[in-house]
Amino acid sequence: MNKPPSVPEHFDAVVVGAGFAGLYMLYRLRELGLSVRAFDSAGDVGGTWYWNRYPGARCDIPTTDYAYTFDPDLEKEWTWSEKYATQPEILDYLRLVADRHSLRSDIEFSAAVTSARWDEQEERWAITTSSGQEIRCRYYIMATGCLSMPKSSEIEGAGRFGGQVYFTSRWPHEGADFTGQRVAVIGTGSSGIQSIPLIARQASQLTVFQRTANFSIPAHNGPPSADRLKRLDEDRDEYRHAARWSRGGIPTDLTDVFGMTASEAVRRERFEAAWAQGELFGILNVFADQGFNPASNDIVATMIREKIRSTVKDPGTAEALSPKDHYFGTKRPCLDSGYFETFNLPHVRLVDLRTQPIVSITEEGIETADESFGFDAIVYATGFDAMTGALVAADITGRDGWSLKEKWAAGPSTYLGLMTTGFPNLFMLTAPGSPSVLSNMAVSIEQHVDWVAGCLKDMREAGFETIEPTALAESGWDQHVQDCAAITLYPTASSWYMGANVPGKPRVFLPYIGGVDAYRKACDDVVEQDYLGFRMTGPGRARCHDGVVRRMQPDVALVLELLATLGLPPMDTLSAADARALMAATAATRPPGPEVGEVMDGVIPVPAGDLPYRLYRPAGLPEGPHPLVVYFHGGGWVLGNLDSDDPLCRDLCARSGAVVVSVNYRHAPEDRYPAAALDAFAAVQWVDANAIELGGIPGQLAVAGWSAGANIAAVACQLARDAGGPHISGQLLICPVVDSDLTRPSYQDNGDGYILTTALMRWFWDHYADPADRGDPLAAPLRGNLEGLPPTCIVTADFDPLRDEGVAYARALEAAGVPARLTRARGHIHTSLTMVDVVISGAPVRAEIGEALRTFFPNAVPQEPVS
Ligand code: NA7
Repeated sequence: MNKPPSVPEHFDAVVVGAGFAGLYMLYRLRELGLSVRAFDSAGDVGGTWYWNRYPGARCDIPTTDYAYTFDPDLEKEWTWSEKYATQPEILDYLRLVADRHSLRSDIEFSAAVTSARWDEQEERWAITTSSGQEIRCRYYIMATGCLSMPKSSEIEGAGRFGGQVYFTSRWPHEGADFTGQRVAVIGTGSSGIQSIPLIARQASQLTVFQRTANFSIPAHNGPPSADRLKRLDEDRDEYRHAARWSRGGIPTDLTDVFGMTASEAVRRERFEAAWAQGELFGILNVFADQGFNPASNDIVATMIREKIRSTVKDPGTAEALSPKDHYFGTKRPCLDSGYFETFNLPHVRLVDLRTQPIVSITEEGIETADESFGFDAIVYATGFDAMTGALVAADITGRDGWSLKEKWAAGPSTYLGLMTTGFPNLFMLTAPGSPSVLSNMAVSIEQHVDWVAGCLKDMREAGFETIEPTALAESGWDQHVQDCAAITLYPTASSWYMGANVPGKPRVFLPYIGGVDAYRKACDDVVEQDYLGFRMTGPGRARCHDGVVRRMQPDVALVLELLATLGLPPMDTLSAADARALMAATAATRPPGPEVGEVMDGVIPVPAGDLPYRLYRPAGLPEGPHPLVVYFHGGGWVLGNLDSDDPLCRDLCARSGAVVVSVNYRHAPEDRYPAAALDAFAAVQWVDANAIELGGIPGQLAVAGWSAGANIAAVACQLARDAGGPHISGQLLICPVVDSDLTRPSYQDNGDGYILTTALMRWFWDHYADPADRGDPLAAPLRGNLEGLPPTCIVTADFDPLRDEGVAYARALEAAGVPARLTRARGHIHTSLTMVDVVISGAPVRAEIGEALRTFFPNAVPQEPVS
């Protein structure tokens, strides 16, 4: 007899997971008056704190900050007993929260959602559970955690072992007693490092199998930090606000001390203070540049290695425990209580898997390339399929039968780390693309839950029932997430942040590293712009304000933010002399740019007088001769000199392998149009005539410039063609001024707020040329004859008022039969590429420029370009 079809139950929302995120989500959805059912495969609330019960399990965020803030009475009533609470205490806290708000009545424990399918007709999720229930819900919310899917054991023979097997991520509730046992621990991440000292207290022999030595600092656990408690007591709201708008979700005074420029005494003092404080965000904030400057990072890493050597008595063991294969912080550092000291105990031994890898697990123990070990128990502390594991393992099918697993086969893609295209009404809390694991989870979870609850409320009020990100918004966010990571050292490590710990997992940087504050701002901006990048539908209505919420390179945005705080007067309100002084003062504070082989100054005799030049010769062998590049600095024909573009000239020289001759020229208003252009042409003639003396290869000469310097470079090329020489192999025009028409769209789009403004451009023109002259090709080369010009590389920046004229010049050159390469500096402003070592995201574009210069000189002896 056929079983009667079960009648599905209907809920407004289903939440998967009853940990920190799931509990608060449930609370907020109920508050909105929605019907909700939550599921968790665990026997009770707690999420990660339900499962990770291994000895020594603690949070690595100070407990003063690792707490909910939505319930002010709870905040007052609950006090943590330690600076870093143990797993049982955190679990008690979450149980209390569940009790206080009677959350358990809506949670089904020991029950998992086995599949979820979007029903296009009904516009609802069809859910089935492990207990055979059928459910329909409007909203499906995954609160499954970032570190909840244990990594499967890929070690050969794992099932063969005859003794006790433990996983730190699935520790037995009754605990484990290792008294008198020979124990192996595999893995030295946070779980291994926390549990090893406690397992060593019981075991008769403990052998630790380490694949990667990990950075760890002492937690100095004890009572909660007096400083933090004081600040909380003084003004709890202010403290919580500061946390929400901080980089990592904990109020932290970010340093402006750069490791590379700090004195040895300051370096030591800052490091020791962070070491004594015992907080992860403290040791990650010793220097402002340690996250992206390898040399600065190495200062911190070296000091930690010194600490390890001074703690561990056996020099071989100390060496093996000292991390050397990744930059500090790029794999999650650990907080420990006596971890390194444990290796001084006579019954504890470290096996370095880099020198003797595991061959297989055997019935009796573990066999490495060199030895056979017998054990009574093996503890796997081998980590998780982080961030994506739990999401792709859940059988989720969106529009058109497409599963999340299929969509994310090459790596996750999300909008704001909250939703993904093709999966309407599916919210993911702290998913890839959100700060999550790089932040204080408690703060990030509350922000995500509040955002989702706010969104559902707004939708209901406006009569919408479905929401889904657009493809444009999602790809823009994915790009932004990767842009933020790319300027740091993080992607260089084989970490679980990169998916590198799971064999076969795509290597993509998973979390958002731009900061909790920047992320919150992006989420708020999306809402303020009518849910930018989301499509909402409801009965008889639809709304979509499509777009990308963050298009600017993150370091450019930081530079602009910093400039805004300085309150500098707009340049176009200054006299030429004051504007020059301001530019010189700015130039004095920036990093110098890369080393080159030689820098020397000289003068070029031209009819109008002597023009100063600075020559940059490439480092290394062969010593020359090299191709020559004559370079003209920017500054609107009014500002700039040999110093102003010095870092860029070094960079061009180092990347192209050419001798760069940077020429100063006469400036306006003292010498107006066409003085600068005529100087440029005269300088090109002189460099060509003196190529051999300058160390150049005769006939291999290119012309380059930035901004107004690119204007006179372009004019010089036209004059050279008309004069029948010198022969120019190529022209490199970086964000060039090629026309005097200030009405192109880029002047509207980018005319204000990105350093070069429309007003400043007008000020430059007014200083340089009379309106009657501005249409002359000597001022506006776009209006000249472009036939027969040398191969050209033009760089335009997205947020540059000059963007469109650069594009127009490239198109016009092509139309005239000139090979023209257009390089787009994505997310950059007019000045980005000159900010060498400040705007790190400009490096790939400068690499392209170096490459373009090399192609101008196909016969030159190749040299290694700098990376
Ligand atoms: P982690 O930090 O991923 O650590 C796992 C450790 O296990 C790490 O040392 C791994 O080495 C090691 N590992 C993983 N697979 C193997 C194999 N096959 N053989 C040998 N060693 C292996 O996980 P945790 O549970 O310790 O911590 C997770 C997070 O929880 C932590 O960062 C905190 O945020 C809290 P590897 O480094 O991959 O070479």
